[in-house]
Amino acid sequence: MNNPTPRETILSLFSQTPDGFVSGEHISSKLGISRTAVWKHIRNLRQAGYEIEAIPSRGYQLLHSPDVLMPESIQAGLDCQRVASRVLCFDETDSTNLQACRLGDEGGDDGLVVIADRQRSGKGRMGRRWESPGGVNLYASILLRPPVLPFEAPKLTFLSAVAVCRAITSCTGLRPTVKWPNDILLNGAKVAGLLNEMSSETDQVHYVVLGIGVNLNMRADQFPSDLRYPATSLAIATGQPVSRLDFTRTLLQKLDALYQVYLEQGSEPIMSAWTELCDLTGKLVQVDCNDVQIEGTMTGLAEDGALLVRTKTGKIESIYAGDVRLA
Ligand code: BT5
Repeated sequence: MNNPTPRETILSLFSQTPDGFVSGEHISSKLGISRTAVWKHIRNLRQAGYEIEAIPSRGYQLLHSPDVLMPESIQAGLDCQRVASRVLCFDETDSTNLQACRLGDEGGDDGLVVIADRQRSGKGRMGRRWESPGGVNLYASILLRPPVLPFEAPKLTFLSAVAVCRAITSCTGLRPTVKWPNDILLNGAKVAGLLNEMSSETDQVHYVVLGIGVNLNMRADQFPSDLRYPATSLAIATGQPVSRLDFTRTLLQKLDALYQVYLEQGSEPIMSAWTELCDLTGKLVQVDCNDVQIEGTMTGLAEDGALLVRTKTGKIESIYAGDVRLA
């Protein structure tokens, strides 16, 4: 992990105190800087939207953090083993997946997280676009270097899906469902989409990028009218704004815990957790696979992550790419 910046250190000191107070003296000795330099850092934090009170003889108290996604506030006190080893936050980028892939090509570390406030060219699957307005949602890409063979890596989509569902339940109490291969739904409307990309050669994965877009505070008027499926956000579903910072931190912790399970026990527990979140099993579905449409009963997932559909003739089809809907 990189050395923390003074700002990161100060924010993490705030998160470690039971009463929320940190003395100027403590900060100055931790950072090895003068009290005047401490005061300048506090002033910069205030300018960045942090509400910090100075109480004589007690020190500084952090009363409120702005809901902006910054590495130091995301990482402060985060209990992760691999994910979020480094966090980069951009005000704007083309696509966090493109950024993470570039960094992956340049040797970026396992666990690196790229976040953007807005994306100019947010990517969906098959060249589709992901609507990415600023200030409201989460757009994140996680670079992982799992020691697995290339055919195993696509299953990591199930890992991100389960992590996103768990983070949604933990932050809102809502119970989302998953739709193969990469959608998270609330009452049938899409609240999050996942786009995993990989760089590999025949027998080696260089890296995997888990791209995660979650509609947190997006308003109904911010969705384009020509979406393929109904869409929603957590704020629309609950009627309450969601803290982007809390959600991001919760998601990274869930991802980290599941990645640990994946590395220790393989994909089976992750795929079982995904199957429990899927309410289409046993239902009649229609799958659009480019020009071909397959209709039948969804029977579950194959070991390799393919969708299994039993058609009218009784044949089980394994589907590797496509869009599923209720028939
Ligand atoms: C996805 O594709 O659902 C994958 C979305 C992945 C987005 C994340 S954001 C962070 C990272 N960086 C990126 O550049 N991408 C990833 P797909 O299943 O193809 O769904 C795309 C379709 O969903 C579009 O064609 C629209 O119809 C619809 N859509 C677009 N934006 C949406 C939004 N914000 N919420 C709900 N639906 C949306």
